Amino acid sequence: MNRFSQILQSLRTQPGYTLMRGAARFGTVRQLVGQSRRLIQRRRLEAYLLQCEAQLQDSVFAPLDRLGFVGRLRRDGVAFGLKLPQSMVADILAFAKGNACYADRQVGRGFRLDSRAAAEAELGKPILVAQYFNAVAECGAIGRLARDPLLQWIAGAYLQSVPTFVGGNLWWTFPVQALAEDRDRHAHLFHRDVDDFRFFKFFFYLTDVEPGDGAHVCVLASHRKPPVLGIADRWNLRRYSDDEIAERYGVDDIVEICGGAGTGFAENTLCVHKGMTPTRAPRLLLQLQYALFDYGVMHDRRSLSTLAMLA
Ligand SMILES: O=C(O)CCC(=O)C(=O)O
Ligand SMILES: [Fe+2]
Repeated sequence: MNRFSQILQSLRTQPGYTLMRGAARFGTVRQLVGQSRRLIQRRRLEAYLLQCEAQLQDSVFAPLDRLGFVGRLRRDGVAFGLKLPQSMVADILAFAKGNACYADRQVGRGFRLDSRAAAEAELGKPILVAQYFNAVAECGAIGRLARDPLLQWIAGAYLQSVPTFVGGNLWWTFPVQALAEDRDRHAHLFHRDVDDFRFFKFFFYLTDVEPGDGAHVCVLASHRKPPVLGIADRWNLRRYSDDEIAERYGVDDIVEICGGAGTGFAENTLCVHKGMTPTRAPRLLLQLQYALFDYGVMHDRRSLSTLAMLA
């Protein structure tokens, strides 16, 4: 299908999301919508933040300099310093071991972790990424995190609007000789996300991530310095090669984020970023996304009747 037919098809199936992506790639449009929303929501946001503050003792996170965190997220596009309690890491890992995940995030490609080799044989290719469905609803720990008052406070303060939780996603990245098309489709090449006029994601590692374990890589402050390498990059959203990114940004700004199981950070993924293909151990990652508007495309809900197993 060519690019034009793709756009027509997504206009039919996801009109709001497709129109937003057309407009929100331009910084002035993002600012205009973001500022308008801020003005409209000022009162409601104040009340929302106060309500989160009143519930902070129920957060699973240790106290944190919240304003500093949001300030760093604004300046650098990424902020570090969240840590999940080990009991929650264990709960989410137990969920992952006890349920099927789905190769390439496709509902017909379910398999359990101990049947990965059989699933690969059936698919006839290595599985780079496999995601869980309905994990936000079915894994108590993930549901609790999505409602955590500290995360909600950060979301409101950063977005300058009562935040909308638009979805959680839990997925494995496996150390395989991945097909080039799978590395492209699963965001293992540098890119920027345009998921709303204002949005960001929390990321949590559920496995230890050292170099070689598929770290998330982010280019600091690149949400304010887009990778415009040719004239078309002003509007075109595309993948970038490592060389292009190395030429455009300082080596110190390209950060490979490592950390033990439980490590969490927030990122405005309008920043240039990618997942690395692991060479040693699999990585289990939880991503929670907050935005102004919900286009219904980021959540992990799938009707049970559509889910099917490979192996
Ligand atoms: O797997 C990763 O670390 C990259 C994921 C990604 O691109 C995203 O969540 O927007
Ligand atoms: Fe991304």
